[in-house]
Amino acid sequence: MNSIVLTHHSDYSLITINRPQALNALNAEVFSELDSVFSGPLPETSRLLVITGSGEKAFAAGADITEFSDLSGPAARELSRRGQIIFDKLSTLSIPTLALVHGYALGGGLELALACQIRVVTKKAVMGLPELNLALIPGYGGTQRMASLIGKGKAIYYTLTSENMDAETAVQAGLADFVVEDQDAGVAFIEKFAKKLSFKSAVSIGLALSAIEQSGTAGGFEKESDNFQKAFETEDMKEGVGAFLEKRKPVFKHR
Ligand code: DAK
Repeated sequence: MNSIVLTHHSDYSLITINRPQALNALNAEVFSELDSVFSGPLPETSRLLVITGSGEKAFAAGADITEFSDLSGPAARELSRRGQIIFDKLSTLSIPTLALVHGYALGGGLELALACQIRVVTKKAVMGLPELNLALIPGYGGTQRMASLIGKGKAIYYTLTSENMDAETAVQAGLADFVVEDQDAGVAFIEKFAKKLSFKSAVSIGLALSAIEQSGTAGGFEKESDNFQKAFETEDMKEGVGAFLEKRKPVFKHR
């Protein structure tokens, strides 16, 4: 890997986009390296996948603008679909995904953060979709995910004006979930969260996630019942209930 760095910690894995000289702009290499991480297995001990950007200034300041000026329309469409498919893989992993956003998360960079299930932002975060400044529109899921997170009206306002949100506004609008003081506090948040996940059954985590992922869709309630049945049939469920009745801590085998 050249443009991202993948590290494994005791309860989580961390992807750091590593192009600080270009404010971590997402070029073709970043996309293909992200794709290979999202497609391959992570260590069994990783209960959370975190994405962040290197340096002090940015999570990612957008798609790499230097790469797309010569593209034809059909080639641009193809690239948009490829990006969407890669980000969809991220949003449907069987472990939770979290974007730790400090500094700029703009355009494609924000779309990457939106494809994560949780966004933790530092007080210096700046988030926005500036594509219309380039007479473009968001092409990696931004028109869809932004609206489902903050509602159509606000999504239209922020997309059409290209106005950025600061951390506080983002949390109020529902674009971000938690604000932390700085990157160190973000890492502390992540470590605590991942530790809590490490005490749960990985199977029930995956089943809860895939049901929540369908919230608001026609099949959401049915998915919940399907996954409830699957959870009910696991060894871990027997262990969880048995441990409660025997007044001891459960030991899950993740099956
Ligand atoms: N791409 C490439 N390089 C970038 C970049 C980007 N998105 N953002 C920043 N950089 C580079 C700068 O060019 C500069 O490089 P050097 O001049 O030093 O070589 C370096 O990073 C530092 O940036 P600045 O000097 O500009 O830093 P400042 O602190 O002064 O300003 C800024 C920070 C974030 C306000 C500014 O860098 C900025 O406005 N950046 C661009 C933000 C932006 O418009 N991002 C793109 C949004 S549009 C597509 C699908 C999707 C998309 C496009 C095509 N297809 C399927 C074909 C999506 C597009 C977007 O994301």
